Amino acid sequence: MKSRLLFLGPPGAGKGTQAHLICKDSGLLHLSTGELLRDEVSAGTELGKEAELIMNKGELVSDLIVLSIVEKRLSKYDEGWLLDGFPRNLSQAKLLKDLLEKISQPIETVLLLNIDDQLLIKRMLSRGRKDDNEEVISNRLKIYRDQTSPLVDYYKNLGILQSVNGVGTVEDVNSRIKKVLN
Ligand code: B4P
Repeated sequence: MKSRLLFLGPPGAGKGTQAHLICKDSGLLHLSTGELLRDEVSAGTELGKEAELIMNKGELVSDLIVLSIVEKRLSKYDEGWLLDGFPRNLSQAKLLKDLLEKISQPIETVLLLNIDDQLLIKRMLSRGRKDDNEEVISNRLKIYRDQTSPLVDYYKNLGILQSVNGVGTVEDVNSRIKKVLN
């Protein structure tokens, strides 16, 4: 199986859910920037206090904060990883490219989870996280369209993008993903 992966898709598409399953089966390092930021918030660190205000509005935390979180973990790990929710804009994608060149670990596959807005909203409202209310969700979807979706073409042009239908049960989506990665 491919061992340097990136999961891309709109908020609520199931990136975290699927990344968790894939990493549990394969032993890859699961690196979710959303989770790592929420850990900083729960621990009450300075970084967490700064990030919480931004996340509660549905906006993106600064590129440098996110990069420093990722860099610390990736440079210590060379047995395969899955990046979930990072990068989220072109500037983060370029910072990541530089970092991966430095440690000679290029991405093998970018997996895009496709799903329509109505279902995303339904999933997020039933999850009920602090940043899952209608106003914040609509801002997160707008930010995805404006800032994150250009990454689809960016990775398509590099020839490493694969799309998977994210509609269906968790198990259905998981078996579609495994087919693509194996
Ligand atoms: P994330 O933690 O990345 O969360 P997400 O995109 O909202 O969700 P994900 O796609 O992982 O969906 P999930 O599996 O949970 O980001 C949160 C915030 O952190 C961002 O808004 C931003 O502020 C900040 N942030 C993170 N990374 C950043 C970065 N790189 N730069 C700047 N800021 C950053 O699934 C959603 C729900 O659907 C769950 O309840 C799940 O149980 C359910 N579900 C999943 N699959 C399903 C299925 N097949 N059927 C039914 N339900 C399903």
